[in-house]
Amino acid sequence: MSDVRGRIVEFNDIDENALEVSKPKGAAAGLKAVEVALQRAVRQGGVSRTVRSLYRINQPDGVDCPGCAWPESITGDRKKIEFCENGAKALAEENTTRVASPEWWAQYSIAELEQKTEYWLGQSGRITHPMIIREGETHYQPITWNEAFTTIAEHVHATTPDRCTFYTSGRTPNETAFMYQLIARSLGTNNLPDCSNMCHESSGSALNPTIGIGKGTVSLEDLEKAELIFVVGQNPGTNHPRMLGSLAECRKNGGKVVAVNPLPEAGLLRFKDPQTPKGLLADGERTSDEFLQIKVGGDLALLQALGHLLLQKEAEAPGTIVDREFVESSTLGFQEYADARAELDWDATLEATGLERSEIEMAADMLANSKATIFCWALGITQQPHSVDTIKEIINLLLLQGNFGKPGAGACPVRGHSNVQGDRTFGIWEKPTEALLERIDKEFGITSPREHGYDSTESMDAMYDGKTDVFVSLGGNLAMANSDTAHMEEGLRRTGLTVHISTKPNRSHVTHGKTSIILPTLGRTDLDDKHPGGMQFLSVENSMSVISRTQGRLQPVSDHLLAEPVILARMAREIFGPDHIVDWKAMADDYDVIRDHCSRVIPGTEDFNTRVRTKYGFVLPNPPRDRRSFATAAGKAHFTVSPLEYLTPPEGHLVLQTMRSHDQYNTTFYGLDDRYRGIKGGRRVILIHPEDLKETGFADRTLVDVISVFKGEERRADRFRLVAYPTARGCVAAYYPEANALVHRELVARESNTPGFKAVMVRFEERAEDPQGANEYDQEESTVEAAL
Ligand SMILES: Nc1nc2c(c(=O)[nH]1)N[C@H]1C(S)=C(S)[C@@H](COP(=O)(O)OP(=O)(O)OC[C@H]3O[C@@H](n4cnc5c(=O)[nH]c(N)nc54)[C@H](O)[C@@H]3O)O[C@H]1N2
Ligand SMILES: Nc1nc2c(c(=O)[nH]1)N[C@H]1C(S)=C(S)[C@@H](COP(=O)(O)OP(=O)(O)OC[C@H]3O[C@@H](n4cnc5c(=O)[nH]c(N)nc54)[C@H](O)[C@@H]3O)O[C@H]1N2
Ligand SMILES: [Mo]
Repeated sequence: MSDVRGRIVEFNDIDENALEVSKPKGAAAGLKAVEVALQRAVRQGGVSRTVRSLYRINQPDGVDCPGCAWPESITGDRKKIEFCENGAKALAEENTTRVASPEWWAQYSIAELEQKTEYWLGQSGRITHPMIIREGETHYQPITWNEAFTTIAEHVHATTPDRCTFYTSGRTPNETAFMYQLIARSLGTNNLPDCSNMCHESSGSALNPTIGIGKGTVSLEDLEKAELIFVVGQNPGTNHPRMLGSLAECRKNGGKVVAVNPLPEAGLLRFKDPQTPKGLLADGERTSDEFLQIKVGGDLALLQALGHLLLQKEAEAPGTIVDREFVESSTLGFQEYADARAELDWDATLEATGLERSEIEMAADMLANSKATIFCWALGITQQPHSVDTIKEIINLLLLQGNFGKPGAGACPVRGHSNVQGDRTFGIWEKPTEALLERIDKEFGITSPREHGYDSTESMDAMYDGKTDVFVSLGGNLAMANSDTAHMEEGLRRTGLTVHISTKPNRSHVTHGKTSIILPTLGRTDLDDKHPGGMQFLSVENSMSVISRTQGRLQPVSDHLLAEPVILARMAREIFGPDHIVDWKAMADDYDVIRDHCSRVIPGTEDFNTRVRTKYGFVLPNPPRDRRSFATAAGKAHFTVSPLEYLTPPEGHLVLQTMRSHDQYNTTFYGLDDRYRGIKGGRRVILIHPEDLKETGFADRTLVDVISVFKGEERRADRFRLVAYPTARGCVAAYYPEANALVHRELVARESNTPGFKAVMVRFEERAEDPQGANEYDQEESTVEAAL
């Protein structure tokens, strides 16, 4: 049997404009979703791999879906099918039998790969061998694992720890994350940026000081028991499809749902549950009772107005709104908050939100009438300059009505990557607490550095400024994920050695360091059994603090792949030598050894190995949820006061938000359609309100260049099509990562330093029609289909 079980698939570039626009959909999921999911899965991996992998998603002895961090129930029996269309697509991407083997890499020089789109790169398939490219070379070439590790160690030895950076993407399982942070700290650096810095960092920055934990405080069951759920700045129909089931369940139980979004996202309107026969046929159920079409960046104003109105109602009928007992016993700062919200500037509020006063009053009435409210939020809230203040304002509203530690109530930041929350729990943090470092040092006998390290934005600058010699990326694709693409790519190129532990080719491999090494790894679905003790499993933590097993069983496409813990252990042994105080090999041989270490270092994971082997795993302690207790320095939750802030574009500019299509997983693309939004066969589009379009003077579908402005600097992204779309006035939308070039690296959220991916000021310049078609992505879908 060959050591590679896959095939190279060739692509051609055909220049032809394939963009099609139709009416946005009014409902998410349904039969079409099932069909699309199965089609994509079979196309990538064949029927048998598809069936074997899909039915094991999110089952007790199965694979945690790499699609998102939405939880599964831990009570009762699970449904036979615990996945969604996009989860199936995520698995299909990984299960593919297409390969980027050494022959594939030999076909394309870096100069050629630079011309390829991200979609094309990802669709090439799984990387099968360790590869290297050295300064002056044009192609990646195979290298042995031994040589790869020796080369990495040489580079690390030739520099100082502060010039090494270790990036993590949030798919990394707990055990792997724990080993990885231990490598960085054993070496002597806290340069541990992760995708969370670009994602929900603002949530942690707001929650830690106010409620004493950087995580959400609800369980899945709470959503079904809530009287009212706010879904703010989130597109669950695409990014957390199984959440729609919970919203529908809440409404069935008499609860109400309010969606707050500049876009009328299909999943926020109606939902056809593909897991019930009725859902497949009917028009579907409503997912929300009210939809507030807010302006981008207007949420802080809305939340402050809601606080004002609630306090007004309390003044009119004392004791009806504010949970006095809770506020007095468990919180600080209520009076200051109440004083600050006593007055409201309605003009500013309406300008900031773009809403009618009556809409805001209606939402306040709904809040007033609810005894159990949950606020869910995601990136529409976390990627603004004033994100941290906005989330603190959510907490104010929850505290006011005592919505902590009771059924159906609480804060629910909906995480992205399937284990981004676990990575932080298990030590991936550039700003570790002293308590964590003390425990690590005690367990391993090392001395962790105390100086804080780089986050994702700072690491980009450090690379650009020539302050980084070694950059290791545990999954992910920072070249595309970070802001300011040109700056980021140049930073990578200036770095002495870039190391990518990856499953598939991506831009970060192409815009690489002077020397670059790709280490191909097993994915979640792959069988991991080459250990003295046989098959191993890993674990993840979902968005609601449940830790559970994940175990792949598919035959890997190549015999040359190594599991991530094995890669890390061998890298560490090469860097630190065989006599190092940490027994890396023992960890790689038997993952129980890693978990035993964790159980002594990470609070809440005591007896890890036993508890993780129970049917559904275990829940980490969550003081606000479990005991209405708040582990801040004062031992109480804090109300906070923030000034009103919203986005005011300069004359002639609009606010751009960057978001995901229905056919992508962050920087990887499953296809070029955004089905629910009616966009097909193209990604370089700008969704714009028809009235705003009129004001720009351009016709629908005009080809334009987009220019962003920030701090007097301009950035440009070429060749987008304007598409009239029912977005909020003054707010346009484009897809990430095509629009990342427009995001100035200093445009960040205060406190969390998360890029302001949803707060970019832009204008447009018409561009002559390109005889060869509008854009690079217009033709590829048909090409990919044709290749099969
Ligand atoms: N299929 C799929 N699933 C995914 C991902 C994926 O790429 N594909 N990515 C995963 C990851 S890492 C993450 S972090 C999550 C992301 O999940 P989401 O946060 O849902 O991701 P985005 O696509 O960025 O969508 C942001 C939503 O916020 C809205 N929005 C933008 N600006 C504002 C604003 O100022 N106010 C309000 N109220 N709303 C606003 C947008 O219209 C959009 O509906 O999804 C995870 N799941
Ligand atoms: N403009 C804009 N930019 C954004 C965002 C936005 O909303 N707008 N969102 C931000 C957010 S929320 C996030 S989370 C980041 C995402 O940033 P990242 O996490 O860095 O990016 P991904 O696209 O998820 O990473 C994809 C790569 O991971 C590798 N990979 C996949 N599976 C595995 C595996 O099992 N093991 C290993 N080792 N590698 C694997 C593959 O090689 C693939 O190419 O992007 C951020 N960037
Ligand atoms: Mo994310």
